[in-house]
Amino acid sequence: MNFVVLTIFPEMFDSFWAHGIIRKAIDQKKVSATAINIRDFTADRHQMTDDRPFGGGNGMVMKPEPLVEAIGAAKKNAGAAKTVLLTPQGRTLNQKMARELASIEELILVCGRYEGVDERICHEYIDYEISIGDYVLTGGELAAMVIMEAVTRMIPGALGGQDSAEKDSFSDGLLEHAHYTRPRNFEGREVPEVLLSGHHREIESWRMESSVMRTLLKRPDLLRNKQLNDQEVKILEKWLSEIEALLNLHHREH
Ligand code: 4FV
Repeated sequence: MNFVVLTIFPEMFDSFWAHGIIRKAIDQKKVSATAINIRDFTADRHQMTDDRPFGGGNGMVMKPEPLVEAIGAAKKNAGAAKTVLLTPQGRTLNQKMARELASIEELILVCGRYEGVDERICHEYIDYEISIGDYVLTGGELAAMVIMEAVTRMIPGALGGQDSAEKDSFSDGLLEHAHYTRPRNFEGREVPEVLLSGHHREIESWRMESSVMRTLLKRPDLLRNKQLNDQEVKILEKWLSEIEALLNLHHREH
């Protein structure tokens, strides 16, 4: 995977690429990443990348010409490159989309600033419009970092041996189970006994139940949008009968 970021603040990515999963993936040559300064593709001596909006109004708009030049330069020595505009107008990033993007050879990430980019960029030069969430940032750079992090984790082997993205939240459409580490007793609260038992099958079913129930309580929408497997159905039926028993007891006593 080759990431090319188009931005007027390339220095923002220096420390991002120097740490964590991205750094490891770059060192392992699983990922390469470069930042191109859109200003280097301006024609005027003030290197203007923005201008006043037609029709008036406050704020500025990113000029089309420098962006098109920069996209051209990014595509020059690239194989199959896809361009991504980071914008609140885009489809919201999720794990499935991150997995799809990870199969693309080169991603050119266009970081807007100001009120956004000239609309005529979108039709001709942008393959995907992606949003990281329904809120407005002052620039697309942070969103580009989020995408690079989420996509890199999906590149086979990028996460290293033991931990695989397959066990991630959302990988099976569920939230992850609860995690615990030492000390066994923290502020008077113990770790669930089963996790200390060494019984791997019991631990696995405890974790599956933890995953299903946390998803039901915190993100029921995820359960509604997924094909439940037999184990998940059994867990939900068990809890349903628990709840029914409780309600019957309550109704008998009241
Ligand atoms: C954004 C988002 C975002 C909008 C105007 C950059 C800013 C400025 N990008 N997900 N939410 N972008 O707010 O991706 O150009």
